[in-house]
Amino acid sequence: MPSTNRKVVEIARDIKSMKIRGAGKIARHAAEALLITAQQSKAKKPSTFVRELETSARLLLETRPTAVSLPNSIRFIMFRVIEAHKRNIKLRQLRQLAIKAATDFIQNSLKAVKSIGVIGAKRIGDGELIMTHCNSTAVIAILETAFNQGKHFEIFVCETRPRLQGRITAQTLNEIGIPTTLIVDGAIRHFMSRMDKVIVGADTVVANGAVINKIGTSTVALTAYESRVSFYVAAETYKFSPETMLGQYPKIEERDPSEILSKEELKEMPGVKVRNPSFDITPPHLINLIITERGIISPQAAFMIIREEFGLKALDESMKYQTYHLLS
Ligand code: RI2
Repeated sequence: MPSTNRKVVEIARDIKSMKIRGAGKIARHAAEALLITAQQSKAKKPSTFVRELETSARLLLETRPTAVSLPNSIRFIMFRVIEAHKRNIKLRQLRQLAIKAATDFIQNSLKAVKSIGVIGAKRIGDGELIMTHCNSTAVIAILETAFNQGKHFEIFVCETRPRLQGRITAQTLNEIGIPTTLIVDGAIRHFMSRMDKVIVGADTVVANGAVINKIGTSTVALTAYESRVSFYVAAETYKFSPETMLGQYPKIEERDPSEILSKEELKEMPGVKVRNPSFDITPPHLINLIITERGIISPQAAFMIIREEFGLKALDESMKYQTYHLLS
């Protein structure tokens, strides 16, 4: 088994600890880790080179289980490498191909976020009050684009316990110059009836159009539904999960209780169990639109995006590379 590149180990550690976080960023960093593996490989044979990439891929896949952007980015690169390796191409070409695949993924991903910004900005009206939850690069791209177009609107950001990523969103919006109000998660329903819409990001979009996003998102969606407020999701197509067409759902990550209560606080109430799921599932009937780089779709069209974007061939790929997901 080849040893893992030090920089790759560092990236994997930072994804796990959430120093690197956000479904899109995680995917781009995973691609960067494979890029580094390819660039710094000392392999003398194509088969050793492929094994080195696989070792890095496994390490990255073990970090966080829910955002499908991570396995999708790895699959994008590994599928191309392995198919080329089967054609017996030389080591130098194989390395170039891996570097190109990783670079393409990163560039396409950044382009997708930008396109979502442009498409989504068209749905922002002057004078609107909009709620968002957690911290999503795709949502911020929409808001920043609309703001730069001269639209005036105000954002209510949920704090998003326990990691408080809503505060990162509030800080970013403040730097852009967008009027922003930060609220605690418990105040969501109190303010919802005043909102014109909600826009959130996504970690995974499943085949039936349900969206997996930061814990609390489904509560925001349900509250929006009750108040007849539109609920939009901004998601690049690499957040759509081909596996879900095959019946395999992502695991909902449950993080350490110490993110909620410190070790000392926990010791003071030894009989109390703390649960800390990171994500929840918003069903399609609570979602009005999904904004992708390929356009705006209804959640019911998620199935078509998966078929078109990944194709039946990709479902095959996904079956072939299941081993990556089955790692313990
Ligand atoms: P972008 C984040 O997950 C949040 O749930 C956010 O809504 C989602 O990723 C998408 O973020 P985490 O990594 O890709 O903070 O739009 O657990 O930036």
